[in-house]
Amino acid sequence: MKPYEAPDFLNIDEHFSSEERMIRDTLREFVSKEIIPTISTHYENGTFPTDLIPQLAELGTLGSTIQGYECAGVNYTSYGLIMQELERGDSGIRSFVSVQGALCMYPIYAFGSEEHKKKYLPKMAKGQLIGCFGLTEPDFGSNPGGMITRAKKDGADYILNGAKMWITNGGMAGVAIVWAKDDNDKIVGFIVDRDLKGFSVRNIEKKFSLKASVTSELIFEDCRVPASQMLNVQGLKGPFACLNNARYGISWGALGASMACYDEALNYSKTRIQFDKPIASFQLVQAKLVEMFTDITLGQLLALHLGRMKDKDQALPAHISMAKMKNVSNALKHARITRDILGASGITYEYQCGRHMLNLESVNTYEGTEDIHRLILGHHITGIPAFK
Ligand code: TGC
Ligand code: FAD
Repeated sequence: MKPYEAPDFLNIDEHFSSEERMIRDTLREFVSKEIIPTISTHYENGTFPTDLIPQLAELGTLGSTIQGYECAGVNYTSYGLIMQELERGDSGIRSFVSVQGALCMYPIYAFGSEEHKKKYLPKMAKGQLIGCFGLTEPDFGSNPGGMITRAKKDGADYILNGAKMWITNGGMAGVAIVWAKDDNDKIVGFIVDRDLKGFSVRNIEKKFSLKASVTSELIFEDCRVPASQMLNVQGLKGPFACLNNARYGISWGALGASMACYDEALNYSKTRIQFDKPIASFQLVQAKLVEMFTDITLGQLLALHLGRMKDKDQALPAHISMAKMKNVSNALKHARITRDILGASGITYEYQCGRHMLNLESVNTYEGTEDIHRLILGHHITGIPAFK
């Protein structure tokens, strides 16, 4: 197979610092050597490559933006580049890292006590403890504010009852960030250790997307959680603060999947002969390649600019929504175009586009569906919320 060549039409590379380039190149090599050769087998078998966890930790990818607590403390642009490279390998690997860092370590860092941070973060940075994030419920996905999971105060504890659905890393997690409503109907969050009585997990096995990722249901039946495990935040802004970071990372990750597909489509079309010519010589095929190439270039500009804004703490949720919505929907389109350019070969595990295509169906749905981000932007520009 021809070595991967990342498209960079506008020489965006020169706008990254030498440290950012070094982080990206290290991850790029890791993905080529350690992920690409085995990921399609994991995908086919529906297994997560747990042997990669120590290496992902060693590379500083877990909770990478957190300062201290044995975390790498890199800037958000570097974090974006890490996500881009990992998702070039597979959305499931990027998901694992997103959830561990942005959705589990970040809330502990932002809303936990000093004791929580010292207890959980170093172990999580080393990959010795895996986390998950329970917001979605069977009946409340796009509308998490309607959640029915309850946290009832009982002396020095809270009693959790309810279920969380479609939870990435659930079956492999030793700790869960769980959002529930308290006695005053306020949304509160807890750090819930997996070994607590009344906390059980069921893996969702039969899925055609994110097969190299663990997706689970978390069930709480009179699960007694010490009040000291409560996070110091109230209302939906708690989970949404975590989602801002994860959605930002996904906007870069999707670019990685797009770039992988484009590279595959370009190489294939230059070598596949039909009607005595490489298919890349046909205008209709070139139009498809140009559409991908142009979208990727625009997506790279958006991601870089957003990264710089995030590093200055200037990225608004609506900015992040635009990047998540557009870069993911484009990536899904690019995976489908690549599948088309590869003809029948595109449906096999020998090529990446089919796997990316099926993964991206989930990525387009989770962390706010494409249409929910469209509505967040609609709210931003008109001032009128159209969710209800
Ligand atoms: P709304 O009334 O708009 O807001 C409620 C409160 O939240 C605040 N807020 C935010 N704060 C920080 N960042 C944001 N992005 C925020 N968005 C809203 C808001 O200011 C308000 O605060 P306060 O103090 O006034 O109470 O909320 P709403 O109930 O009308 O909902 C709006 C809507 C639909 C946009 C929202 O619910 C939404 O984004 N839904 C999508 C749900 C979602 O993204 N779920 C993700 C689950 S986790 C996941 O998918 C992980 S996959 C991981 C992987 O494998 O990679
Ligand atoms: P619904 O909310 O039922 O939406 C169905 C359709 O209706 C969508 O097209 C949606 O856009 C549309 N719709 C809904 N409301 C509106 C509206 N107001 N206006 C217009 N259209 C609307 N959740 C977690 O908490 N933690 C996780 O780790 C996690 N991991 C996931 C992993 C995978 C593989 C998947 C697939 C999901 C994961 N999720 C997780 C859940 C994910 O966040 C939800 O699936 C997502 O928020 C959408 O919710 P839903 O599936 O219930 O769809």
